[in-house]
Amino acid sequence: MKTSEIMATLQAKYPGENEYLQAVQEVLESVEEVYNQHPEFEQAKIVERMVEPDRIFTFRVTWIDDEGQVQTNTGYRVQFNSAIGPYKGGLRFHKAVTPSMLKFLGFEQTFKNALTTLPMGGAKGGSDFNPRGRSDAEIMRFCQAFMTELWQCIGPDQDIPAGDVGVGGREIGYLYGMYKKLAREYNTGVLTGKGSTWGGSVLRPEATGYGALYFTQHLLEKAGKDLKGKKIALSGFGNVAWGAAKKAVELGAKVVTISGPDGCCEISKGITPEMIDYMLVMRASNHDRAQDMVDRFPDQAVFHPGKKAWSVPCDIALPCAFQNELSEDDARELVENGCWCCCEVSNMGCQPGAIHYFQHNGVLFAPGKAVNAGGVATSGLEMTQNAEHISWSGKEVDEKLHWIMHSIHEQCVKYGTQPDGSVDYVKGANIAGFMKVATAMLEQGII
Ligand code: 2IT
Repeated sequence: MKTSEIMATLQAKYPGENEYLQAVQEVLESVEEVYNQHPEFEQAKIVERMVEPDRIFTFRVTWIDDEGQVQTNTGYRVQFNSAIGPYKGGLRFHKAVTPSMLKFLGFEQTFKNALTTLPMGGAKGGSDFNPRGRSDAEIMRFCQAFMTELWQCIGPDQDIPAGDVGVGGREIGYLYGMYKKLAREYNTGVLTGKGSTWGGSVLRPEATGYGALYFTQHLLEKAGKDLKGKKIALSGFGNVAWGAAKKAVELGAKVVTISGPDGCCEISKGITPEMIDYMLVMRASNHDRAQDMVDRFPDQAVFHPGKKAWSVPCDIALPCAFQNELSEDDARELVENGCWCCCEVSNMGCQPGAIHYFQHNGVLFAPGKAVNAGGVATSGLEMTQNAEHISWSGKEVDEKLHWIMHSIHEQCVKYGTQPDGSVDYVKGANIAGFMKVATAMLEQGII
């Protein structure tokens, strides 16, 4: 396999699908050397098959807004790979959603899910619906309209969606309600991230952020460091940023920023529990504005319009918002201001130039598919509880999440340790995930 040849073919076939091409390039670069030591992979054309989704469903979603106007959006479900289990991955509602974005997310999800140790294949879906400024009733009508098409593509043993950007517990509730009516099937295991009274797992809302901090702890411990008293610059204010902030504070770190599309809030004394709770209000309001935090806590935070979290001095950067949110220039600014660690919590949050800059300037760096896998892992735990018709305690789920994040870190160390003893977490995560999926594909024949 030659990465450059495969990339040239994909570029010609999918021109302009930049996020998808970027995600594939990163994985292929990491695995090329190991792949070429396995002629059986080459013979079965594993890479050529793995970079293509199994199938993509595209559908029209029509709904009526509060003014009585008819609105039309496009919905998608990308079923990427089922080698190690049924399709699993979130739904993203965001104005910039395209097939390229969902293909990159489904591709990443395949390897991330492989790292969790649980039997889940990779998928992603969503819509170009923009929740900003929408009322609760509009969100419900959109979710219902979306499900009138999606329900035929999913099932508790086939494909299990969950939340992602723009889709949280409220949306999962509306989606499940409509699924139940259409499918006449009452298995809550068809969706994860449900409410705690009807099949949702305790700790699922917190799990992505908590898992990210557990991973960060392992990474720091391996490097002989710890979290206590460290300044953390965190981007976003949604579900993932919320969980990360909660656990970071609990572990003794100081969160000095949150951010949004409008700018960055600098919280020099560190985020407080009241501010962390307020992040949930901000998300539910659909304002999509970080400035709301400063309006609510004017004595404790300063707003920097148009700025990213990366302009504030910190020890550790935790991108928790969106793909490509941290550029090479941002990486340079972070390092100049003293940052020495970046754990990517958002999917593909760092641009390739930023990762390169971090790695060449001695910054500890770990990629999203390892750092943020606690979210989907806890979705896997939710599926197990649903299948057994039981619910575990917070303690049980947290212990399992801890064990999974530890195991992911071990896999990164196993496959990413360099001759000088340092760990290349990008390589480690990509090779570990790839080997598992590739082996399963090989054993299942040419399909
Ligand atoms: O990116 C992700 O891993 C998610 N949005 C969570 C997916 C899931 O199925 O819980």
